[in-house]
Amino acid sequence: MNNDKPIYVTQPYLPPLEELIPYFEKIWDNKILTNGGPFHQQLEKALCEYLGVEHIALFANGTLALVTALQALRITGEVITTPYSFVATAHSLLWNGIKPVFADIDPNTLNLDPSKIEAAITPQTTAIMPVHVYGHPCDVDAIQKIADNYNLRVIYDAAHAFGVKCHCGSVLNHGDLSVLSFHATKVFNTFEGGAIICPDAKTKQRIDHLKNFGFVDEVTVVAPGINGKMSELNAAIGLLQLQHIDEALKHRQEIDAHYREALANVKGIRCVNDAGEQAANYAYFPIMVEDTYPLNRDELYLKLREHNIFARRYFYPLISEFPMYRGLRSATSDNLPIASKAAQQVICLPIYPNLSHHEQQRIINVIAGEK
Ligand code: T4K
Repeated sequence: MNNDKPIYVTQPYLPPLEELIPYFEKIWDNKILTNGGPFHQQLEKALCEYLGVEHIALFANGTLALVTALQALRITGEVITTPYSFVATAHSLLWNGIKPVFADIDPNTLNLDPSKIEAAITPQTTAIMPVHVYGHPCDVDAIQKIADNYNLRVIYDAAHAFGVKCHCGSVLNHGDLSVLSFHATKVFNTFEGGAIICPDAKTKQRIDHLKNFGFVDEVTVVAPGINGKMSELNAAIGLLQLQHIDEALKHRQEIDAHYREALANVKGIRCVNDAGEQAANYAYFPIMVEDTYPLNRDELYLKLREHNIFARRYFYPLISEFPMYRGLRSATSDNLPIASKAAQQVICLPIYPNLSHHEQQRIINVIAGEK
């Protein structure tokens, strides 16, 4: 029986509670709880500035934002996507009656491999849905080139990519739309929440209608919309979180750097690519347990659990292995050899702003075989 304090893969960042009270007082005062109230408007503006994007539409969570993004662009038919993600990516396609077509990933970035996208295109293909997995940017230029050549739309699942930069500014400005998650487990959280980033006011207006049942005014409904709105409580939390985000990211960066240094010489452990200081948000710390390590991935996962360390095997199983996807022609491991191998080797180690040096050392000691 191990009495060490449990360490989970993540722990949400929470600002000091007393700083939240004034926000709550305002809500209690003005009685506006939802439907695009003052905090909602303020958070949209503040996030546009912080992220360096033109337009943002807030949502109750990232999954509803994905479902709505596909509706906003009227996507139908087939969409090429990655099997190496959280299941919500592909579920958003099924919720829209769209057929997911899985293409393999790049062995280094673990993002959708542009060279595999082209071969998956059929006359029914209308869009590509890549994921900036772990917050590492996709090859956005190569993906856009394919989209332009074949007249396809690109919707990025950017659930992990809050604040991530690429060669030309925010990675969220690429593609037709990008979708963020502000779930409790994410770098920036509003407890539950999400958003769509879009390039123009007209698209933002359509998204705003879609997330509010399709209402334009009291008597006009223009689309079969859904209730995807973020509440004032969640928006208030977001406004406060934004004041602390740079500090939180700094702590994550320190933890990331320490893991890389400490694990560099552990034979058989490969830290997944360093996205580079400019780009990264240190959302996850994935390692690959390779054949030269004395334990296989599941043995190491269990050993960590024995030490009360609850790392996670994101993303195992692959989405393509779940029952509602398995029957698809693109879902076979023959079609997805790189993703299948990655799903067998990956473990995401705990990383979050309040992870202490001592706790991190406990994790490193187990992996380095010193415990
Ligand atoms: N696209 C991608 C690529 C995504 O990764 C996600 C979500 C989405 C779309 C959909 O976005 P949302 O609709 O969720 O906004 C978690 C999250 O629930 C999910 O948001 C996330 N991706 C996914 C990668 O991870 P679980 O089932 O692993 O979560 P859970 O509850 O096991 O939490 C993990 C650990 O975090 C716990 O062991 C303890 C800690 N934790 C968790 C929660 C919820 C806390 O300390 N406090 C908490 O409140 O899915």
